[in-house]
Formats: sequence, structure tokens, C-alpha cells
Amino acid sequence: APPPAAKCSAMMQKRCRVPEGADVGDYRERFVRAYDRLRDELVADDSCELTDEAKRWVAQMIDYNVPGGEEAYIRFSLGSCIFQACALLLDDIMDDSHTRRDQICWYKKPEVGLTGINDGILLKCHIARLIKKYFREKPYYIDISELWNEIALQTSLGQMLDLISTHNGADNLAKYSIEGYRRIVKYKTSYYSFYLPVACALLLSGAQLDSFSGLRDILVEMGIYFQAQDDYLDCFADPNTIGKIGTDIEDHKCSWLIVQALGHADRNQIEVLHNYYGKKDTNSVSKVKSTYSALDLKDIFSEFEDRAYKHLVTSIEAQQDRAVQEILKSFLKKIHRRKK
Ligand code: DMA
Ligand code: MG
Ligand code: MG
Ligand code: MG
Repeated sequence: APPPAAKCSAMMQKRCRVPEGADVGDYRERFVRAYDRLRDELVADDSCELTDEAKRWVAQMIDYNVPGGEEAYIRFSLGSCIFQACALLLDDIMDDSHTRRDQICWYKKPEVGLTGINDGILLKCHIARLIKKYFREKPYYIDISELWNEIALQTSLGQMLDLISTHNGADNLAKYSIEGYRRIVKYKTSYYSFYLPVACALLLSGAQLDSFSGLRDILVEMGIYFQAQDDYLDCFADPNTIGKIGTDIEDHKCSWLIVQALGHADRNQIEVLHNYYGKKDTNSVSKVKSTYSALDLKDIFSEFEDRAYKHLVTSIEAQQDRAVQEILKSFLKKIHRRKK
């Protein structure tokens, strides 16, 4: 039989961080209860003829990957948490990562390995079934299904752009540009992390998405700001704080930092970056990091954060709908100057 629900509640409790200002008890209680119910539903789905062993696998896989992280609350929907779990599980395989949310990556577990690919697909299939189960009678069923399909496509395309750009950059580092960076990040991060939860909430409330002009652009911009922070933290944060060990330099990623570094470096520094970026050994990684420090990338990033914040506040205040303004402001408040 799958692990008892009580144990999973404990895990969800421990790994879900409650946002500032929220009524902790109530918020966490409701979320944890909903999580447990949903997880048990996925495991107990009789139409799939799962054996006890299979049920155990699914339960463990969900409990390992779905709960936890800041996202659980930023995303405010369990469906988004499952999507996030699926995206991260697969992303860690593609990025050759070691840890995630303070534990070793799912695919790194000896009993999992590349089987993890199937687990990622399974999580994604479950989202479609949940949407069908809960919303098929609703007038917005088609819109919501299409939204999720579209976002899943955009995320995959973003990951593809990320991987292609990595190949191109490995061929010639000078191919990295801020325009290329923005395109990758818009697709791989903004749509699913920022546009999806808001668009989904609007559809559930009966609204039509095309009546909120400019909303998508704001959320795309917020996602770019969020991913730039992710890239910064990948290099400069303590892995114990962010729950994962950074791999962007080793992986030769088109990260916000390398794009900025290329824009500010002199001839010698460019040469160092060309020679050492994308190498796995610690000596090479240190050379890149010292170049970043010499270029004052911390200050450049801090200025970027201020600009991004101010620009977003202005665009949010231009939105017609007060409730939408509030949601956007609460998102922005959660991410601004985040340290993890
Ligand atoms: C995140 O990119 C994008 C997706 C679709 C998961 P990333 O590889 O920088 O994320 P992380 O730093 O969390 O591995
Ligand atoms: Mg990654
Ligand atoms: Mg990645
Ligand atoms: Mg990252």
C-alpha cells in the first residue's frame, strides 16, 4: 500500500513555506489537506489497474517531487505544483543537476535514473485528467484545457531554445545576447510560472482573457526578472539556501550573468570566459566566478533589480482591473529581491 497520508501531510507541512503576512495555520492546513486528497486520488485511480507496487511508486514519486519550495504558494494551485514538479524533474535530467529542494534529484536516485523521464510524463498526463475530472461540465472547460496545453508547449519550446542556445554558445560564446536570453526565458519560465496561474484563475472566475490587455506582457516581464534572479542565485547563493547546487557555468548555459559579463568585459576577461566557461572542473568554474566578481556583476544585478521592479510597478498600475492589480503586486512583492 502507498505510504499513509499522515506522513505525507507532515512532509508537505515541512516543505511548504508560508508567505509573509498569511494566516499560517489556516493557509497551510487547507493546502496540505487539498494536496493529500489529490495525491490519494491520483494513486487510487482504479481505471488504471495499478498494482500495489505501482501505487507505491506513484505515491513516492509524487511526494518526492510535488511538495515544497517557494513555488507551492507563489503558484497557488496544486495543478501548477504538479506542472512545476514535472518541469523540474525533467529539467534536472537535461541540466545534469545534483540536488533540488534540499534533496538529491529524483533521477539521481539509483532506483530511478532515466525512468524519471516517464515519471515526468506521467505527472503531466495527470494534469490533463484532473482538469477533465473537475472541469468538464464547466463553460470554461475548453479554454482551460487549451491554456494548459499551450503553456506546456511553450515551456517545452523554451527548454528546447535553452538547449539549442547552449550548443551554439559552446561553439562561440559571442553568440549569447540579451535578446536571445529574453526569448529563451519568456518561453521556458514566464508562461508557466507567471502567466499560467493568473490566466487560470481568471478563466475559473468566468473572465475572458482577451479583455485584459497588456496582462500577458507584464507577466512575461515578471518571469524574465524571476529567471534572471534564478541565474544570479545559481552562481552566488549558498546551495543550502536555494536547495540546489548551481550548474549553469559547468553547463555552459546562456545565463543572465554570462550575457552581462560579455557586455562589460575587456579583451582579457573575454578570453578568460572563452577559455573556462562550460567546463566541469572546479578550477575553471572559479576562474569564471572571479571574472564575474571583477566585473562587479553583483552591483550590476542589483541595479537591474531596481529597474525591473520600477518598470513592473508602473505597468501594473496601468492595469484597469483592481483585483488583477492586487494579484500582480502580491506576485511582485514575493519575488522582489528574493534570496532563494
Ligand atoms: C528553469 O530553468 C526552467 C524550467 C522550465 C524548469 P533552470 O534550469 O535555470 O531552473 P533550475 O535552476 O531550477 O534548474
Ligand atoms: Mg535546471
Ligand atoms: Mg534548465
Ligand atoms: Mg537555474
